[in-house]
Amino acid sequence: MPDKALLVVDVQNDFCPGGALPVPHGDVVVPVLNTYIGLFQRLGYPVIASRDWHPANTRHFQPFGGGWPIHCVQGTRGAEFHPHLRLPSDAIIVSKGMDPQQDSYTAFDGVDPQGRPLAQVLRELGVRHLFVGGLATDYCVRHTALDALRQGFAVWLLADASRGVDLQPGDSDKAIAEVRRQGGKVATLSEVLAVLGRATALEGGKGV
Ligand code: VGL
Ligand code: ZN
Repeated sequence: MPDKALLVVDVQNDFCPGGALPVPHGDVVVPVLNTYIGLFQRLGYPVIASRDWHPANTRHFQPFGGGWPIHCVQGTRGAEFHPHLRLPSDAIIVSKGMDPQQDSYTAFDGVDPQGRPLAQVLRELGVRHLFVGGLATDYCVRHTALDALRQGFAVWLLADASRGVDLQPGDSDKAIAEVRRQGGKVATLSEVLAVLGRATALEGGKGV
């Protein structure tokens, strides 16, 4: 059973330059994530993509008492994944933020198309090591990584595949430090290649 999975967090148009709630340079993560996606696919590891998937009226949005401009409304172009993100056809899409009363930053609030919560999806796949990258480092990536650690997964935060909002300067660095403090690893492609290469060699697999 594959014990590792890639989780691509919220790489949607509204979080990229030109979108409603752009992460500065958010789109630079796209080619990096495409490399990770190709790697995980080749190794037979599942690729999961979360998306912020809000109703038009939610307390998450400024006009309704929340903190954010309107973004990632279900069915809109802004809620679509970035057009250059190459998700495999069998990627598992996890949607979150549908509850109009809640912010839902964490992908662990999300459910797959069958309504299964992310934690259940991961358990059923046999995943124990979760590699997390995407947008935004200081919100959804942070909450997702910390939740994964709390739920007992080994977490690798993909620093080269994540970017933050940094409403307060340094927020993303703080988030990364927090994930590390809670037992997560922070890595870039070369380190992940080394880890996965070792793992596949041990499993007698195809190698990276
Ligand atoms: C997010 C702000 C508002 C995120 C979602 O996915 O990081 N950030 N909604
Ligand atoms: Zn949101």
